[in-house]
Amino acid sequence: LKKKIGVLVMSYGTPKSLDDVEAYYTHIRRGRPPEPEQLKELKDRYEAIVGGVFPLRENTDRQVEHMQAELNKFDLPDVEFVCYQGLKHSDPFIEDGVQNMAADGITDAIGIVLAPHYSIMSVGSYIKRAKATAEESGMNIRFIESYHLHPKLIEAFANRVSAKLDLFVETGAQRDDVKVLFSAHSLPEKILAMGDPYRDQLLETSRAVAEKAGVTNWQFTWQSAGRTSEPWLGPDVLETMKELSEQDVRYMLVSPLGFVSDHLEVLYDLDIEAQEVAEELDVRVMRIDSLNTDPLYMQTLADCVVTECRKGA
Ligand code: FEC
Repeated sequence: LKKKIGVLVMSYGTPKSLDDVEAYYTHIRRGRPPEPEQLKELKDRYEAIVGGVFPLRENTDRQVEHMQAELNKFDLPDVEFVCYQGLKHSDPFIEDGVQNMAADGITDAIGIVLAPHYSIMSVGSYIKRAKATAEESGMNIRFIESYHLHPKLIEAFANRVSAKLDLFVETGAQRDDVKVLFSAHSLPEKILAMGDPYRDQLLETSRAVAEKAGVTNWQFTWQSAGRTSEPWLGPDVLETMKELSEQDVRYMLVSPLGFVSDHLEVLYDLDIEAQEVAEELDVRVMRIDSLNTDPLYMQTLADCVVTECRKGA
């Protein structure tokens, strides 16, 4: 009989409907309900995105399904992997995921987050919550903290960068004239003083993807900073676009590396907000396709889990 190992696949989570946005936003704000204007502004952003109002839910469901299929391919002699979802800000929450594993009699588990880079404020907080619930249920759980240099992840991003550079070339630009802007979700600046690896890991991924795609004309920039009074890491992508346009850069390829799925921060912040700025600046901006269920990404996740499992064997 094979031993069942639970795989807790953690992701950000998204509201279930427009009526659920307030509860979701309150959860993100650690229990403080948003002001009515803040709530309206967030609902307006969800209403503005195309391709389904809350695409992250379906994307996460599909990623977990495909990851399960990828794990099944390993067919290890003594182990069967069973994936469970645990979301940071929505149902099923991280705690639910761990409790569901425990209810199914799982005693050993591995946790992984659908975000490749570690920060104490992002992946660190997913792990903290999962660990606390696992301890309560006496479950043994280990975690993959980051996988930002996994060769298949780098290849998946590099393929996407190359595909869009080809599209620029087809429409008349020279490949080297396109500035590749690698981006990721900003975090409060205080993480640097805390010695957080987030920024360095993102720069490492950027360098590796640029090298793999044969890109030399690139820079890193932040996006989607929170609307709070404390300073957030910058420059923001919109600022970077303005600066570049002043230096006569006409073509830019935004390449988010910290996100693995189509959701609000990609479909609104980049596809709507950044495109509006591009129009004002009269520059051409494209975005790489999100990974979603790219087989190379699914293989990255499965490989990390199997490697972690073998380490513990
Ligand atoms: O499509 C969707 O429904 C969800 C899109 C979404 C993703 C996402 C990923 C990350 N966030 C990270 C950090 C922060 C910090 C705050 C914060 C706030 C928000 C708000 C919305 C939101 N985030 Fe998010 N984030 C997404 C959505 N995020 C909506 C609230 C309104 C706003 O600020 O726009 C500030 C919280 C606070 O007040 O303390 C910090 C990081 C990631 C990438 C890693 C990950 O996926 O975990 C880091 C997707």
